[in-house]
Amino acid sequence: MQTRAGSNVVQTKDVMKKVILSLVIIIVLCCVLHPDRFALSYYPYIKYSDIPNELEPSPRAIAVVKESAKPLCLLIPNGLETSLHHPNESVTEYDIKHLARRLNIEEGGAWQPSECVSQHQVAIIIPFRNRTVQLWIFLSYMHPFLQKQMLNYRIFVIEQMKGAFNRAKLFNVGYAEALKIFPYHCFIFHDVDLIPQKLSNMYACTRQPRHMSSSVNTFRYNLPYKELFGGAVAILQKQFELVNGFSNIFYGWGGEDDDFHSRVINRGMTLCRFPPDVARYTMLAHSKELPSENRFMNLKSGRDRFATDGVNTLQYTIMKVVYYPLYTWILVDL
Ligand code: NGS
Repeated sequence: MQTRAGSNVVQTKDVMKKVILSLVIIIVLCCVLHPDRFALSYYPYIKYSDIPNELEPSPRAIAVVKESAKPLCLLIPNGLETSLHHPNESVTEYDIKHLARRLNIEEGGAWQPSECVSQHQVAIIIPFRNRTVQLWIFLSYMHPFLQKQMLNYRIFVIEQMKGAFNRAKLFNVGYAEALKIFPYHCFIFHDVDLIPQKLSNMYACTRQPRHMSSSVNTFRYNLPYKELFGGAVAILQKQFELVNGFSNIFYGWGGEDDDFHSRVINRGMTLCRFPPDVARYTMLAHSKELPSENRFMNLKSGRDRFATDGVNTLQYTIMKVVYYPLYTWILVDL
């Protein structure tokens, strides 16, 4: 028979278990509902002094320079240590019109240094819908920024004509269309609302796929979770091809970036990041989107579709292509 003292001990243990379980549930819920308040302040990153060793230049640029009268540009130009100011949020159509001429930007938003051959040939792909003012702010800030980094680049804005937004498929379209224009060796997949705060955050590719926006003001410059691969990422063309690009089936908000992360890991790569002080971003204000109901289901079955759902099965209809002064605009029906 159990003594009274014995049953008290059992009861106390049960209460303790319940308290601990409730605490765990509360912590997990807080992390899920408020990732900005419960985020990682430390995660592995490339040391500042190692950044030059980790950048991967374009072999094509190195071949071109042999037949050119121009020298190669530095892998990282001097004088990029300065921080930048907050973007000008009152950009007008007039400013936009004059910027292209002032900065010698080619039609379609392309540029390369005139005095040397850039080692970075970069396509910047922006998925877009209904955010015209943010696009103006982004373009007027980014062109001078990219020019200071001495890149050979073009900005592509891929706009979805109708239906639920499919960020990942728009990225795939941008990739396919960019390669028709130039054999870019590096791709940057970038949201329009993210503005980099440090010039030392090179818009070039590293040996491993890089999560660029790891230190965003809305997350108090912390990382919500270590697998996060959304916002802005840089990946070599050959690596993007190897992972079969993004999945095409993520309609609505959420999950497509997590699926892309799984693709990269599945192919034996590891993602890298620049130091938090370099990878600093300001997010332009916008209302939060409603998460898609299918995202977890699509994520779960993702692994079975890596080889059969991606750039190799991509189908879309181009409705319009316009070479605007500051960007190449592609309107697409998915
Ligand atoms: C995760 C989403 C990701 C998203 C990340 C950060 O929960 O797609 O939050 O979003 N994954 C799923 O929903 C499965 S953020 O707070 O930046 O809007 O990128």
